[in-house]
Amino acid sequence: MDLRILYHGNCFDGVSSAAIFTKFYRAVIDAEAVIGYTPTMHRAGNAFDRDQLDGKVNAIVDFKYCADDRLTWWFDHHQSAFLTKEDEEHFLADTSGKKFLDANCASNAKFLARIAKEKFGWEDDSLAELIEWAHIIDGAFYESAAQCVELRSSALKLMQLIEGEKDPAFIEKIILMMTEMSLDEIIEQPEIKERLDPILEQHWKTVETIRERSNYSRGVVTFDLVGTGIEGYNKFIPYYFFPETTYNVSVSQSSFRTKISVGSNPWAPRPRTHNIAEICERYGGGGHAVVGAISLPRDAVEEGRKYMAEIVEEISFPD
Ligand SMILES: [Mn+2]
Repeated sequence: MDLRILYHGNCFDGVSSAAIFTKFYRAVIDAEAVIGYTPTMHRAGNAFDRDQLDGKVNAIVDFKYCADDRLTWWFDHHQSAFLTKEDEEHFLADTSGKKFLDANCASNAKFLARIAKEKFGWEDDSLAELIEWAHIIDGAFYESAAQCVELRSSALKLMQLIEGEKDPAFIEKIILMMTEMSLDEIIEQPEIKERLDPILEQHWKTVETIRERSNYSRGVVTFDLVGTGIEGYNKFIPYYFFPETTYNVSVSQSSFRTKISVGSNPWAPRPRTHNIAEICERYGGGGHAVVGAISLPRDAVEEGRKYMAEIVEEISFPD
């Protein structure tokens, strides 16, 4: 393996970054390189199985740094790019000119393309659409809740497939398609359509279930998904049905946990007045000011419902 690319798995920005780096590498470094792809996922403790750095050259895109001399290229834009202080020092001491971080860029795809142009004089206009969509999706720069919930572009349909696909070999096909085709062409490929159609059908069922179960009161939408089999959902669905809401709070149950999700509407007529990360941290969860979550043991549904009610009481607006 001439080049191993480790990319943020099940993430449109990560997959796009792998495609962009592939084209960059073939154009600038080695046109004939044999390239392998490995998805990486967030998990507790060390993010990497270091045996994954098995190429003659190894690159990580859209994921944490790995303080290992086998790592050649690195591009990331996450706030939490380093697991430890030592990892950060390892990066700061690097003089290769092949490792890059910009925590202010909303997408790794746009950042990688910018570095390729500024530092290596390489640009590929055929990637402009892909970069633009990776930036919209990773930065959540949607025009409206409807744009995202109704999946009003080929990019958003493909996002739905990438986020749920469990087979890395299939994601690799998508990466290679991204180096050769437009997004409209990709979603028309028979093997993509075959997988996408049931995913889109499930998406519409989830949208309907959330609509049926939602209640709105005093600036907060609440819904309970326990027993529905729904583990994940497009987080803009509540704002699609309740544009007047400021917050949404839900409880759901998956194979391994009960989860309380708390979010805020980017288009809310009444601005958010609470820091959601701080609220979730009090219950052992976390997140950002605008969105957060709490994970409980799978069987702790009643506890989850109780916490949910407390949080709703705290963030609701006065009558
Ligand atoms: Mn990203």
